[in-house]
Amino acid sequence: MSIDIGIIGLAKSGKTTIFNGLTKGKADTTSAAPHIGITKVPEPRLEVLASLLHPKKVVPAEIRYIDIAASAKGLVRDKAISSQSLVQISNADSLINVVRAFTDESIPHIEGSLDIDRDIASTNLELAFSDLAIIEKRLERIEASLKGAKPPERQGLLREQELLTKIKTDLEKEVPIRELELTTAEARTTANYQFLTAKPLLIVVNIGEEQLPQAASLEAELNSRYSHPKCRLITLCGKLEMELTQLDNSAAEEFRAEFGLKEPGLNRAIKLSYELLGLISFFSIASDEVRAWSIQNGTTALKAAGKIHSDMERGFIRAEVISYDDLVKCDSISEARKRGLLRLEGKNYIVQDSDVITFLFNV
Ligand SMILES: Nc1nc2c(ncn2[C@@H]2O[C@H](COP(=O)(O)OP(=O)(O)O)[C@@H](O)[C@H]2O)c(=O)[nH]1
Ligand SMILES: [Mg+2]
Repeated sequence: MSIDIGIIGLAKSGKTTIFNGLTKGKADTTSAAPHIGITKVPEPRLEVLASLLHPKKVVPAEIRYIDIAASAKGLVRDKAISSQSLVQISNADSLINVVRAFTDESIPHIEGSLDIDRDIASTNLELAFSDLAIIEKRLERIEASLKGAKPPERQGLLREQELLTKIKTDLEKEVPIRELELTTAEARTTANYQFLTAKPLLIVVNIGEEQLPQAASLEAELNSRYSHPKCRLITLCGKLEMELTQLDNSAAEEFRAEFGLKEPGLNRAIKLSYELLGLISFFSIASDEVRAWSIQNGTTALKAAGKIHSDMERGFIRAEVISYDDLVKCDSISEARKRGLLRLEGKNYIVQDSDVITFLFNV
């Protein structure tokens, strides 16, 4: 199970270019068809573990990026999110909105001019419209159901009606669902609808190469306005990132240094997406395989086991846990065992970032 991230934005903003940069892909930027690509999550700790434990297989966590096709008219002017694309982004865990900042006279901006704020606002509006349409339809249904509803059912319907009405008011004031403080029960209700404005949002401002010297200051200025709960913004030069993925690592690094870029844009985007989603990594070691997993911060050992296999959750006995740092200090599992650094934890243990875990189970 990978994390799914949907890439949205106006036509010609550089979605497919950024998609290629993120997935080291070679998808055709001239085609409007949706592209799906898998990225291995860069994880230096996994490499260290592999060098200590010499497993036969090393398996990184994965992110699935979905580059959604949008018509050339853009998202706002018509119903450019086709119903098929809508299903794809509704299923995504998180969204990336690509906003054009590069200038190129041979590629006219679909709105006729460059305006980062306008483009961010118009995509946000489109997402809010989609959510409002779902809410309005559901409110009509609730109204109808209330007529013949018996008391227990009635209570549930009234509670949902109240929640959706409140969310609707907020959306109309341009407050996305991701910024609302919902109770666990409310969050569970809204999760069923897969609302688009509830998803964490990373805004990627796609700059041109000549803007690289100003990238950091532009990013800081924009973030001061667009940084909200579950929303961040980065500047990235999509074209350069895409070109660099086609080079071997050392050549790419040399170019990066020349442009004053510390790390691949891909890594920055992934780190931010993880932060926005509240994800942490743990590592499983079993049957000659070391593997990285991404879970929500706060996940129990039982649920973490279930992420690996449903049998592991069903037949969960214990988790044998050591922190990555302790394991690296000991150099081997047997030495860690000798020093008493392996802990046995039960099903309610909250898995910590960097935990190295062997699950004991019985089915
Ligand atoms: N000059 C320049 N062109 C870019 C940049 N990013 C994308 N493009 C070009 O803009 C066009 C549209 O990009 P594409 O990724 O297909 O956009 P999409 O329609 O959002 O998928 C393509 O011709 C890209 O090569 C950039 O940073 N600089
Ligand atoms: Mg495209």
